[in-house]
Amino acid sequence: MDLDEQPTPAGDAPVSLDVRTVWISDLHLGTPGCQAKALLDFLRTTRCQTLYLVGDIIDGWQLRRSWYWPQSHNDVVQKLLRKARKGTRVVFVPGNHDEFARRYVTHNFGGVDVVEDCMHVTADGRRLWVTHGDLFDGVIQCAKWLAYAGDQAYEFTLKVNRWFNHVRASMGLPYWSLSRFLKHKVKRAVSYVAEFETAVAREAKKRGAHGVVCGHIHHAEIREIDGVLYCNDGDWVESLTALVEHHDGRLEIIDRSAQAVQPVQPVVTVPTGPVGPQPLPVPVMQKAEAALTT
Ligand SMILES: [Mn+2]
Repeated sequence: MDLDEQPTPAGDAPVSLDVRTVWISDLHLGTPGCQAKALLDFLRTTRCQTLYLVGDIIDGWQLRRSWYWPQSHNDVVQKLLRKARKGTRVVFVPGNHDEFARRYVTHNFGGVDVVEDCMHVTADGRRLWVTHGDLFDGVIQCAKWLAYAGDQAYEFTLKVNRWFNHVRASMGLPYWSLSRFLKHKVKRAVSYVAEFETAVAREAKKRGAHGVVCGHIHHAEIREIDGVLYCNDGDWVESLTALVEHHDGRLEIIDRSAQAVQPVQPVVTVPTGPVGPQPLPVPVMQKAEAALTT
């Protein structure tokens, strides 16, 4: 437990969420799409015994194309290492965008355990298989070139999204994620997501687990699939979500997207009045400019 952690000079908010376990994935650090500030805020105000980093934490695909590493991304890494140092058990399960880390499974870096996948036992005795999930993504497995192409198409969608919201903001309308909407609709339509979810759940059952925790498709959800508890912790590019286990074993999705639309630099925001979420300030929208697919 991280009980003696002192506030940093940056001015930490007090711990507002004290849970047994936290799962986060698809941070995509190293891309402008990563909502590092919102993530940092979540990490600062959350205390847990075990923190699982469920893949696509650092985006090797995008970093290979162009180097992008602002201070805020460094701050996230520092915060994670600091948590590990202060007694939080930090477990890193690599995903497809950080598959380079799969070479280091069973190693420990600065207190962070790197594992291929693992079994988590909840306070109420349920076994949850923790995996990023890309191994059950037909596109990644069968046509990697298509995954890379989709990656760039996704970046383009986020760029369009930025201009779309720029216009919305100028009309005093709140932020609305086009890419999130499109992906939800399109991927549902081609039953891509459903196949992924079923495949992951089936594998969890095969491994004798009560449920599975994964990421990869950037859509947070807790539901039952064929008698298996399917939990997806979402992402920190679009939905800004985490999965948590409370001290009694209860699982919950934490959604920080409402907080993320609060103005970070009020000088560039368009006021919308007291009701409804604030539009994203321009710098934040610019960060959504390029991000990666699942
Ligand atoms: Mn992934």
